[in-house]
Amino acid sequence: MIVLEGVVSRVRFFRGKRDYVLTDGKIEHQFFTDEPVPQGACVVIEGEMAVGGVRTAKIDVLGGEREERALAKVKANVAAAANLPDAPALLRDGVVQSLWPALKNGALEIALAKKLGRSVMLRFHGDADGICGAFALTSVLPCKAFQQNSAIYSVKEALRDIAAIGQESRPLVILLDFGSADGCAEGLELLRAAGIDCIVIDHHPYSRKGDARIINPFSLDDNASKYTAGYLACEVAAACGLEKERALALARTACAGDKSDILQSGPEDMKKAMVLDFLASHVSFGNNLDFYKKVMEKDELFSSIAQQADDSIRDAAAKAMSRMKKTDAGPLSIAVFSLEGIVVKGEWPPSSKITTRVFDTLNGAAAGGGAEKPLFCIGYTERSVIMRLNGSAVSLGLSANDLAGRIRKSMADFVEGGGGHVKAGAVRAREGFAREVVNELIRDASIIAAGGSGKEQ
Ligand SMILES: [Mn+2]
Repeated sequence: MIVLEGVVSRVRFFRGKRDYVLTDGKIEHQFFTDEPVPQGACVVIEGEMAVGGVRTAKIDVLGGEREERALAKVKANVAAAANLPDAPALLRDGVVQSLWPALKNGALEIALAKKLGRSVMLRFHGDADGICGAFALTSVLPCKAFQQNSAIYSVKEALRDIAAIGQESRPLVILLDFGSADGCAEGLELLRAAGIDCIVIDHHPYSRKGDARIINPFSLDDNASKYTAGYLACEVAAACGLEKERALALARTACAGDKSDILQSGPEDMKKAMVLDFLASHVSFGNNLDFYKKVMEKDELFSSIAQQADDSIRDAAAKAMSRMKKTDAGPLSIAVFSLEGIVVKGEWPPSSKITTRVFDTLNGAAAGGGAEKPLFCIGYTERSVIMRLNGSAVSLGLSANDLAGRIRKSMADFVEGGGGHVKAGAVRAREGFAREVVNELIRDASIIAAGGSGKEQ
């Protein structure tokens, strides 16, 4: 007589009969029974060893506290067997070290999900950062992966996911590069109510910092968006066994896509990120990863798409420059251009990439003659205002993030939000007010550049 406790991690049909795999997190046993048992069930079986597995005489499906206790044991066994590393593989600065317990726990959840054969749905944001993170996670955990273009996980999307995997084995939803914003709270709550577990890997600002399901560096540092979701996912995947080189390559592309410098991404990473962003802006919602994989693996296709993506940025930048207005404020040169009619929301090329290209062109020309001249570039559409600053402009005391912060305060009724880093940032204006925001930015930047009171208001 043998007694075993664990989770049914696999059900197979063989010659008209079912056979099952039971795992306690450490050891797996095959067993047979005539009773139908769902995958994911937590059970105690009694039976005799026979050829090919345990012939079950009695089977108990556990619930309530007994199930919780049994699951805790399985989890502890998986944790011991998974042999997760004690430190992050790709980067070990203070923020990552502080985030490590959360990352490691995410890795453990993934190891556990794999061991238990959980049904996993991965929703990744449709940009290079989200796609690279999804490449990393899907290489250590089998799951259904779908692209998400909206930044908000809505009630509608939660209901759709509940319908899709709610009835499957111990369902788990992973949201990557979105999902922690306050607007997602209702959607996540619905998942919870439907008994679906959830892991969020994100790097956008959020306020529900006690939520253990969310892995987000903003819980530690208000300026942590450079630890991109794709990078974090690569760190989790590396902890789960993804080769370090592969994880690092994906993380570099992810960071290049989100303009993060934490991993010193090079020109090749930028090019890959551009291709992924270009592809993502051309495919509609619900795309899975296969399409991206194919392009990345075929050199010729990749190169020709890279060329196309780059050409369209160049053309758009040339158009923007033809209508650019330049003003000088003391040592600072301010270049302003409207992107209306050049940018179509959600399509390629995005306003950020065009503004960056104009900025690089002007900055390259300025630097060609010797010392870099302080430059502030502003590109705007009806609702968004994009800022780029060079190093010499920063030396004058300018910061895109600070400028956005000033606008948020001084024009609270005209803007919906804004922020960024020292050299790059954006402000989201209410419909029709972008031009006012631009004028205010020019005024603020001029005062700061002239050595006037930058800070106090
Ligand atoms: Mn991102």
